[in-house]
Amino acid sequence: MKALLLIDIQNDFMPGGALAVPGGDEIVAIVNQLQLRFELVVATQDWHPQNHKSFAVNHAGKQVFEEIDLNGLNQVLWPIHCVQGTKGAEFSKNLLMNKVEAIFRKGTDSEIDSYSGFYDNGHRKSTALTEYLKGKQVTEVYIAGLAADYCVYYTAKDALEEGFKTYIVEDAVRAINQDGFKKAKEDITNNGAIIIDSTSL
Ligand code: VGL
Ligand code: ZN
Repeated sequence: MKALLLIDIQNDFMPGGALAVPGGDEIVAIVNQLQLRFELVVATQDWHPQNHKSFAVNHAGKQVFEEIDLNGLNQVLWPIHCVQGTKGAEFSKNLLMNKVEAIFRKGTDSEIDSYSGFYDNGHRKSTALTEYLKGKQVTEVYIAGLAADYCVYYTAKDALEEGFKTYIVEDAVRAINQDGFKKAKEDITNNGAIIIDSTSL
C-alpha cells in the first residue's frame, strides 16, 4: 500500500504568507491532481503556540534566520508563522481536503521545533504517523509539500529510517533555499530516496 503525504501546505508558506516559500502556490494544483492517484492521503500541519522558541521574536536581540542553540539542538530562528488557530496556519484554500484521511499536527511544544511529520527535531516525541501508516499496511510513501529543504526533507529522512520506500515528488515541492534543497536531495537519495515527477505517476 502506498500513501501520499502532504507536508505543511499552509497559508503562511504561500506567497504573501509569514514564511513564504517561493512558488509555494504553484504546487497546489499539482498536488490536487496527484491526490486522485492515491487511496490514502494524509497531511501534516505546522501548528505552533505563540510562544514557540523557533520564533526570533521570542529571543531578545535575535534576528530572523539567525541560528541559535535551543535545548541542545541547532535552531534557525523563523518569523512568527503557523500559529495555532490563525489564518496563516490554515491549509491553502485551494488545497483539496476531502481525500485527506488524517491530519498530523506538529511543532506544538514551545521548547522544540518539529520539521518532520514523524518526530520532533530531537527525535524525542513521535507524532504516531509511523504507527498510523504501518497500521494501514503502508510500505511506500510519496512526499509533496513545503518546504522542500526543511519539512519535506526531514519527513523523507525519517520515512527512510522508519523503513518506508520513500519518494519525493519533485514538481510538487518548493524550497526556501535552492542550494539547501540540492544538498537535501543528495543526502536522501544517498540513503535510498527516489526523486520522481508527478507526471510519472
Ligand atoms: C517549516 C520552517 C519552520 C516547513 C516549518 O514547513 O518547512 N519550515 N517551520
Ligand atoms: Zn514551523
